[in-house]
Amino acid sequence: IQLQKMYGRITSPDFPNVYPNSKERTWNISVPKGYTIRIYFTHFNMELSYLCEYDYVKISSGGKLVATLCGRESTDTEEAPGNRTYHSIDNTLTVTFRSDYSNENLFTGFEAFYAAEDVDECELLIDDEPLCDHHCHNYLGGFYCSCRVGYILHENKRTCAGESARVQGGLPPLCQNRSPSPPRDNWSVSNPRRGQVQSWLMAPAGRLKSPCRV
Ligand SMILES: [Ca+2]
Ligand SMILES: [Ca+2]
Repeated sequence: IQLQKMYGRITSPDFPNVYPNSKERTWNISVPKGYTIRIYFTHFNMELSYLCEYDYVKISSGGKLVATLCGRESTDTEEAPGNRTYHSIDNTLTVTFRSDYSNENLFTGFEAFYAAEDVDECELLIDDEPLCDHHCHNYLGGFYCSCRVGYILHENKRTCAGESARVQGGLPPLCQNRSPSPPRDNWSVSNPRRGQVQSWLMAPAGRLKSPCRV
């Protein structure tokens, strides 16, 4: 099931009634770039099994597993959502419901609500540097940079150069030769939102790949 609205509700099959056996259902939620998705559960009652191997609700995003949920309350080895809110890594979120061939009791499944949430790019750091050289302005769905008086914004839309650099014909050679730093594998693990910014930076035809400081 494809969902592209900015908010919505999803439930297990036949909710609020008992969910059927041997069912699998997947919701692919996507919102515009510049947003992430948060989701929380207002009802959760799934069959409990060791490591949720029988029935489960899985949440994944950006190619990573965010949570595997089952039962009614969290235990040492299984997680139930409780009042927790889960966040996507990029602008997509996949929820998978699965039930196995049997239930020992009757379980009513889940009800969840999701909503798009603006990414505040001005609070993010890339390689410990803010995205904008001088001033950063966040807005819903994006952000933009501006420069202090006497500086102009480089065409990468992020760095600021003094007027003199432009008059003398572009940026210093040091800057032009600088290669972009390689993306780190553990990036989106340490900060879930970084993954999205990384894809944003890499996306537009490599134009923003080399943020060069003057
Ligand atoms: Ca079951
Ligand atoms: Ca924003």
